[in-house]
Amino acid sequence: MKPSIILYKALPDDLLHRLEEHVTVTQVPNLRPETVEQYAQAFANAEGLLGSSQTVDSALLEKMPRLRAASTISVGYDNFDVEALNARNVLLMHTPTVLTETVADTIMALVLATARRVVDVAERVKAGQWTKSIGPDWFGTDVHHKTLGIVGMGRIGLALAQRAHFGFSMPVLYNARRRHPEAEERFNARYCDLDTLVQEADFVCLILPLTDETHHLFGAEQFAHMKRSAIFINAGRGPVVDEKALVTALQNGEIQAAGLDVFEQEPLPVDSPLLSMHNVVAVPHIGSATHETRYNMAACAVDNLLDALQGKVRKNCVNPQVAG
Ligand code: 8YV
Repeated sequence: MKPSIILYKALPDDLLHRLEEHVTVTQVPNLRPETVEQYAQAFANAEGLLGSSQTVDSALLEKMPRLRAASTISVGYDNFDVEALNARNVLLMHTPTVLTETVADTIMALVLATARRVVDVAERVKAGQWTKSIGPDWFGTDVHHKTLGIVGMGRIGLALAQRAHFGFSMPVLYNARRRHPEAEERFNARYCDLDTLVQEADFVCLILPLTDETHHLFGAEQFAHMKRSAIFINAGRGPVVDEKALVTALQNGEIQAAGLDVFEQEPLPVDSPLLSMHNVVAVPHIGSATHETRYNMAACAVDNLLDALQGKVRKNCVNPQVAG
């Protein structure tokens, strides 16, 4: 008999068919308690779980006593209780490689949009305010040859460093848990402590996962140490930044602008003070959101789940020790 799985995110038809060749799929709209109650039998039978952007905690795992593998359509897995998964010998699979270049493109887009004020001036044009040749109050600042600081030198950091170094002749600083020889050799990236990075960089780009260590890593102190001309970019996870402190820093002119793909609360509440600031480019967590990459992530997550259920895990596993 085929194993049963719960699917909590829509898949393209061809991927759903690929999945259904090997497993029996119950599609649910979300993982909220009322949904779990409604589909109680399917959750009780499920050996696999596939989806993204929902909380998977020990209360949910209790409803899935037969679960052997969870596969997230994302690289980040902060919404999973990994300890609880480990305690139940449940494999956790993710999609760490397929989205790297796309997210690096998104970050570069935020760098360019904030520095050159693309959104701000485009809105003025739409509002009919482009009535004569523009003056300095419409100007932006240069990106090329400015110093880019990368906090979190993983795959995406490396792809960003490549773009900055070769595409924009930018000196690259970085801070990470460990040195990254490839970034240093290929892109001339200079390792430095966090304080040096925030003081010297013209663009401070955060690409960190959310963990106990990174929660509110950036707050009032870091913003106060940045150049007043600095531009802050967050494309990792919202809660890595104390958003209130960011708002204050922007309001006080401690930094020049911010480009944000992630927020403490998503979707960003419509009354967020960030939304009324002309020097903030806020986008709705689009890091990996291209047709090609979202398809590739979903395909990778399907393969990951099938591999895990078939005992063939070779890559993309967060907790391979569980396989024994
Ligand atoms: C997705 C992401 O937005 O992969 C991640 O960790 O943050 C994004 O690529 C998200 O998880 C939805 O699939």
